[in-house]
Amino acid sequence: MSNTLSHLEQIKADSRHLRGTIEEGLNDPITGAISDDDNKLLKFHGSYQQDDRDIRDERRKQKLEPAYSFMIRARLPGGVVTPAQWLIFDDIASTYAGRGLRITTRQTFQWHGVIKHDLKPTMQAIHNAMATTIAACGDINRQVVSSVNPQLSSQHQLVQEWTQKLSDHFIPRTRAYHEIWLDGEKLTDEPEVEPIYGDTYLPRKFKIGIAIPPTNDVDVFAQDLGLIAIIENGELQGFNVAIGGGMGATHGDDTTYPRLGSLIGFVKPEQLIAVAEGVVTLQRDHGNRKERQHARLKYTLDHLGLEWFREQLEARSGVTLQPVRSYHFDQNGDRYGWEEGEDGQWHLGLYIESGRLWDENGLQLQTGVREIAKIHKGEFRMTCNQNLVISNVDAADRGKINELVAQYGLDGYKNQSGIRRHSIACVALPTCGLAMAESERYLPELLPKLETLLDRHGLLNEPILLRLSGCPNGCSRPYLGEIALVGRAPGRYDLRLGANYTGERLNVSYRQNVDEAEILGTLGTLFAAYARGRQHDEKFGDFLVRSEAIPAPSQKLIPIVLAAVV
Ligand code: SRM
Ligand code: SF4
Repeated sequence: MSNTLSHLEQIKADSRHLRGTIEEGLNDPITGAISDDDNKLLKFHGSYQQDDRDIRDERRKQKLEPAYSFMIRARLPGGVVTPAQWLIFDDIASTYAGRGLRITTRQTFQWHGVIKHDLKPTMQAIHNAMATTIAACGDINRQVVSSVNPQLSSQHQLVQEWTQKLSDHFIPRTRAYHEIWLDGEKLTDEPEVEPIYGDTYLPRKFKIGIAIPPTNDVDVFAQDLGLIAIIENGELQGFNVAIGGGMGATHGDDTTYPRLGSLIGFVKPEQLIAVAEGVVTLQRDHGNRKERQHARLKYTLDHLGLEWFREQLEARSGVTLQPVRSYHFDQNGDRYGWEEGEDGQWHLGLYIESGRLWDENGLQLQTGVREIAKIHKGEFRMTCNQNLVISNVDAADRGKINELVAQYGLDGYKNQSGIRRHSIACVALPTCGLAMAESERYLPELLPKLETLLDRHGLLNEPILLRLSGCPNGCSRPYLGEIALVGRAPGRYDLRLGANYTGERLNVSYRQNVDEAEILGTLGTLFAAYARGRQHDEKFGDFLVRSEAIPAPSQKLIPIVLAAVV
């Protein structure tokens, strides 16, 4: 292991709490880019510099600099957006961005293709919508996600409050964001303090998610800090705490791996912030700051030991963790169509392919939701499966919303196949600098081919979790797909199989570096076996494991439970 701090640690330390020379870079008219070091700091402000990879080679040949632009990500705890905010976000997409609005796998928005000159006005427009982008990316606690199960309205409200509290608690205190983007007064000689993060923030990104059983739509075991809300008779009792989940891996490097969070205990609501802060600060102090590929909490735990970590956590937070409370998940997908909440309000779940709301290929999805936002009185909720819920609709307003949903082709969920309704694809090309293969742009090509195969075996309506990622970083949480494709090279993927339907078992690598013909051939054979041999209501992933069609999953593929379940 190297003994020196990674270059990024030095950049953070020297940045004067995330200022660097971002402002100077924005004002440099010679280039559409900012410096590499500032780009690393920019992430903490919720933006990434990218370039259009479709035209990268062409521009190189023409001796032009790459077609630089910026991706901007909002911080919207729990994915809640009011109609007024939606209209502003939509306007930003039309005025400054290139590919509409993109709902992410952490229930927020990304805008792609914002040029340097427009970065500041875009950030200001987001601020005017009473939202922010701070800490949406970077080595810091990110967007806090939570379950969207509108049937349970009161539980939702309770959990949303904790989602917001956690998000607020871990927001950085630096005034750099105000100074750079909002023309805030410049820091004078007064020392600035980051009480939780210190000067170098965290060793790596950190993610928190809250699931409300029986829905695991946030993939709670993929979070650094996953919380399972325990609600009895409408009262929030507290949270089961799972730590050390994470998806990212590197092809060919066994020292990197996806890991499910380990359940270490239960805490009461009033203990949550202390425990969460304990986990974050232990990771701050003990995470690997020398090798970024081993810097996530999952590696800290595997290196220092789960028992050790729990002891330290109890000492630091002053909270004795109780035994894990029993819970049950029945799915990690979304519910579609109208559902009535306990309070008589209605909620409409819509499937949005790869979360992209954009008027293209004859579709008018962006316009459709804009028209809904103009008349909607409740709010919108985005889901971690990249879908959208039109939430809190009065019974009397359902008709108008139905008309708009039908008029703008947002009603696909009514007759879509099971696999389509359970599909997620990460962004990948052309914007993602790390993509090795297509993902979002491949999904519409792949789905009809899979549907033909499934139909042949009478499986068209089977809900099967399909996850596509353009590289092993795993932004679509592919290691939790019953079927997953993980990009290796253009047109080539690793085929992974056998996660379960509730997000509680990782899949295994079944074929490596295969093309579409081999993927379809392999899946065709397995679908046929599934149709013949499945037991009543048995899910595809479970069938593959039980029938030993894939290698038996090891203990490493399910969550470790450190404390007894009661
Ligand atoms: Fe991600 C990096 C997109 C959710 C694991 N992710 C990236 C970048 C920023 C590429 C980069 O570093 O240059 C991608 C930008 C692409 C683009 O053009 O927009 C990117 N990640 C996304 C989004 C937009 C995928 C999507 O299709 O929705 C998701 C935005 C979430 C958000 O709103 O905050 C997104 N990324 C995830 C998730 C899923 C989750 O958090 O539930 C994961 C797996 C969980 C995890 O973190 O372990 C994930 N992204 C990564 C990693 C691997 C981290 C690791 O521990 O190894 C990277 C690469 C990195 O950090 O070095 C990455
Ligand atoms: Fe990019 Fe890889 Fe994430 Fe897909 S999984 S968005 S290709 S980093």
